[in-house]
Order: sequence, then structure tokens, then C-alpha cells
Amino acid sequence: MSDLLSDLEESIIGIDIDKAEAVANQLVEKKEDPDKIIAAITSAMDVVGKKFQDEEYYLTELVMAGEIVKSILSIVEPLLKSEEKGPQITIVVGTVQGDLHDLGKNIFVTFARSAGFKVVDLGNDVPVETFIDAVKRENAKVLGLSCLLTATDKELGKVIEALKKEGLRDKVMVIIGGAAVTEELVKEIGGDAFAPDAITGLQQIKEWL
Ligand code: B12
Repeated sequence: MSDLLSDLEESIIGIDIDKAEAVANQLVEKKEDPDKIIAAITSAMDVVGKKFQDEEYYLTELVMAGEIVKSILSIVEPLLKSEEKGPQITIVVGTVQGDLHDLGKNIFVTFARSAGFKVVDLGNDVPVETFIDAVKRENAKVLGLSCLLTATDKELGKVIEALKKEGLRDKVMVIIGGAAVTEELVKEIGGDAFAPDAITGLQQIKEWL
């Protein structure tokens, strides 16, 4: 890994916003590969999550780490964008009800939009009915769900059941990501694909098309 990428990781783990922003600007100048930047952010956030679990960090640090990542993403956004003209299909995306985590979902949204997809982002804490209404209204071909809390993973199955009930299950492919999700869980609840990261998720969607 380049020095700048490890500096970025360290600045997130050390909750140092000034350093994080300075490094992010340098990464933009260097035109660093966006996949590597996202990998560095994700790995740093794993460490922050573990420190929180071990009670070395508290909610304040978790919130600040989230704010740092938001700021980094706004700085490196030009690197994530491309002029690609993608297929004119709609992807509806959101984080399930009860879950406020949205950084990973937002990364996926940026990647998908920059690949030319129309993305309807429902935000976080999204009730089942809102997902269903949006899939219908937008005639979406793909539904992306994000879930980071084991306490809210039941919502994923509820969305899929509701799609079936509304006769929409055959019309939309369901891709699911987030720290609370595994390949097994996606199979168990009848989703179509697990996305371990935003780039793999986007590749999967392109394959479907
Ligand atoms: C930052 C953070 C927060 C921030 C979130 C800020 C925000 N705007 O998102 C705040 C402070 C709000 C927060 C709150 C809480 N958090 Co929190 N949080 C985290 C942390 C450290 C990082 C998450 C993150 O942003 N990662 C970086 C991104 C880039 O990675 P990502 O989300 O995994 O996304 C990537 C992929 O998963 C994938 N992806 C994700 N979604 C989707 C969707 C689609 C469609 C696709 C294709 C791909 C995709 O693509 C992304 C990019 O490659 C995690 C630890 C962790 N490792 O996940 C804990 C973690 C998720 N939080 C946790 C907890 C416990 C909480 C709280 C309950 C704490 C509390 N006591 O209040 C609350 C819950 C609030 C709520 N109701 O949601 C636990 C969950 C444990 C569990 N098993 O359920 C974790 C795992 C920490 C831990 N180890 O204990 N948290």
C-alpha cells in the first residue's frame, strides 16, 4: 500500500480530521485509484468498529470517524466520477428501517451514478413500504439494500416478502450489502446477490444486464 493510503487509514483510526483532509487532497492530486481509497477507508472503519466493540472508543469517536469519512468522500468525489454513459435503468437503494448507517451505501450510490445508472436513493431508516412504493413508481430493475446492524437484518427478509406479496419479485433483482450481511444470509432470505463492497456490487449489476 502507498504511504498516502496508510496515512489515510491512520488518520481515520486516530480520528484526525485535519490530517485526513490533507491526505485526501494529496490523493486527488495523485489521481489515486478510487478502489484503493475505498478499501483503505473500509479497513480503517473496521478498526474503529473493533475499538468501539472493545470499549477503547465510544460513540463520540464512532460519530467523528463517520464525519471524517463523509469529508474524505466529498474531497475524493471527483476521482469516483466518470463520463461513462451507462444503461438507462433505475436502481432503488436504501438502508433498512432502524439502521442509520449510510456511508457505505452512499459510496455505492456515487459509483453507480458515475457508471451512468439512474439511482433513486431513499436514504437510511427506510420502512419496507417505502422500498416497495419506490420500486413500483420507478419501475426499478435493481433494488439495493444496506444493513449494518444485526438488530435490523430481519428487515431485509421483510422487504423480499413484501416484493413477493406485491407480485414484484420477478421484476427486480435484489442486491444486499453492509457489515451485518453475509452470502448465506442473502441466500436464506431469497435475495439475488451479496455485495461485499460497492465495486463488486456494481460489477454484479452490470453482469445481470
Ligand atoms: C461509522 C459507524 C457508525 C456511525 C454511522 C455514520 C453514518 N452516517 O453511516 C454512527 C455513529 C451513526 C453509528 C451508530 C451506531 N453504530 Co455503528 N458503526 C460504524 C462503523 C465504525 C463503520 C461503518 C462504516 O461506515 N464503514 C465504512 C463503509 C465504507 O463500509 P460499509 O458500510 O461496510 O460499506 C461497504 C460495503 O459493505 C458495501 N455496501 C454497504 N451497503 C451496501 C449496499 C449496496 C446496495 C451495495 C451494493 C453495497 C453496499 O459497499 C460499501 C463500500 O465498499 C461500523 C463498524 C464496521 N466495520 O462496519 C460500526 C457498527 C456497524 N456500528 C455498530 C453499532 C453497535 C452502532 C450503534 C448501535 C451504537 C450505539 N450504541 O448507539 C449505533 C446504531 C445507530 C443506528 N440506529 O443505526 C456495530 C454493529 C454491531 C452489530 N453486529 O450489529 C458496528 C459493527 C461496530 C462494532 N464492531 O460494534 N455507527
